[in-house]
Amino acid sequence: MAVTRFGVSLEENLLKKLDQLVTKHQFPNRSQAIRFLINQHIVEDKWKEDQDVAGALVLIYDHHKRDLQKQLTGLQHDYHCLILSSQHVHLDHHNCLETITLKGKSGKLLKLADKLRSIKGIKHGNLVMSTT
Ligand code: NI
Repeated sequence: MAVTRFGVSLEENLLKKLDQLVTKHQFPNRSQAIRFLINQHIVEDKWKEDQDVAGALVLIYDHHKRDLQKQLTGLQHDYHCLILSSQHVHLDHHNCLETITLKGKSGKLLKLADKLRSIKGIKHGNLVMSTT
């Protein structure tokens, strides 16, 4: 892809903050940091504006909890149109980690993530919001 160079005017303290970001997050240079920040903002807007997005929901739960797995599977069947895949990992004797990959309108995905996360017995749930 063609790259265009352009000048950016920044107050000195803001430039200092940009350089701190570059160092802290190990960006190779300022351009890469700015690229990341622009894309981050675009993705956030898409999630706010009910656009087509993709993401992953990570759930931690104890598989001994009564009815939990039944509910979890039932919900995933109800919303199969929004779910691309799910992966189940047995973390230890009690705990499972499930990664559910989602794609669709952000409003629907946020609602589904809330439903899945609020199943009784889910210990932790985190939604990674990305884009298609
Ligand atoms: Ni398991």
